[in-house]
Amino acid sequence: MKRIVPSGLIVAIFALVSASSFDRAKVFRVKPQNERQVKFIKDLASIKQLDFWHPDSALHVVTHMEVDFHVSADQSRAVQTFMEQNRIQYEVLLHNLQEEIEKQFDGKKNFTARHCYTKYNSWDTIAAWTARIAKKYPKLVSRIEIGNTFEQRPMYLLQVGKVSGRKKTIFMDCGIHAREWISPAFCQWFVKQATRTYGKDKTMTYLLDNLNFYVLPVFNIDGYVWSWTKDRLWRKNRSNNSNTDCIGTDLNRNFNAAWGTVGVSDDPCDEIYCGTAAESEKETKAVATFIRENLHSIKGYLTIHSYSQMLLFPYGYTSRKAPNHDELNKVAEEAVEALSSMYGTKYKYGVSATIIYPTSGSSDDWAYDEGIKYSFGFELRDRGKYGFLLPQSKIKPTCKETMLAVMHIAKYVLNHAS
Ligand code: DDK
Ligand code: ZN
Repeated sequence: MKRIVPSGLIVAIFALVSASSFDRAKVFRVKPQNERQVKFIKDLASIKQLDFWHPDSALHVVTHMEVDFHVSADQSRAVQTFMEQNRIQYEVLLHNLQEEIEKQFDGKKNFTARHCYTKYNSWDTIAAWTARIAKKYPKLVSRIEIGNTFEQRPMYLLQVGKVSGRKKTIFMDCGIHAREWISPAFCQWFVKQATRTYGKDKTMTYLLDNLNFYVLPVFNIDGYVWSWTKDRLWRKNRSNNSNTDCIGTDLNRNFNAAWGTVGVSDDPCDEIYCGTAAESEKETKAVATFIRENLHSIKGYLTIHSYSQMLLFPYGYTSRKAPNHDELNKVAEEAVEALSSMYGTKYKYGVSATIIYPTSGSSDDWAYDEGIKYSFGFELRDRGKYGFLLPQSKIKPTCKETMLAVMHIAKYVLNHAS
């Protein structure tokens, strides 16, 4: 009897075989104790292909910072020897990246198109889910197409909230960076919680009766698809760059906020390449245009990343304090308190330029300067044990605790934003 191989499985097997393998590639953690060691890491990065996980590039390595970087199998031995010869203390966070990539699915990669909130879903599954949830909850959810990606994929935005009159809104985006899979998982979880607890949970009902949320489940769709099919550790979008084979722009360096100044690279081959101009990328342009057209109602902006467990607020591109710095600091403090009340997860909070590293062209600074006075960036779990490869078993606890912080900020925006 001829056995029918489900098409999804063929796609999945093809993705598996054609995806670049990270077999025996490693992730190291070093904590430079002095300038000599900082210089060593920067020199190492200039001679060896180091994929920085945290911070985002050699540029931002400073003393006493936990620095995580991925090294391919053929380079890891040499890198280890170099560090030993230079008495650089290091820890191997992940011994075999390919194994961790597969383990991330706890052995249950969701090849089927069935959407699941406690699994990582492919873009096709997420796209179908956006249509289904809007159809299932027409009074609470509507789907808007705000533009297309470089590879012509439609960018779906979900408007969540009881439909009525002029309401304040909060814009929340996930998946600006392709490899940060826990981020899109959170946006989906948020919409699930909103639709399932409306009318049951007092806070959620109060929020959705008085606020709307614009939720962008996956901002950088092309990059996300590439991280599922070709390169699990892809970060940027997938646009072509002239005069080079290097692909992609870092969408969180492409916004019009002191664009092209601090914390970026003008080399298209770098992970923090800022593009040819502010909003040069279709994805950035689509989001910026939508927010500009709805500035009258958008009072809060949330952007979700991973990893390192931080809650950040402006500015990243200057050490100048934001006019309502003290208020942002108080809200952030209360939000991380709410978050850690569930499992005790520790979060740092503060000005992004100091808490994480200086950046320009980032979405949260841009939104703030557009007049959205409550603009925050989340770096979700974890702090490097798995990094971008957070296992599916961590989706539920990560999303549940993050809901508490987001709900706290939303309540504050509703009660204080003018
Ligand atoms: O884009 C980055 O490198 C991280 C997320 Se992975 C955020 C940096 C801070 C942006 C604050 N303006
Ligand atoms: Zn990110």
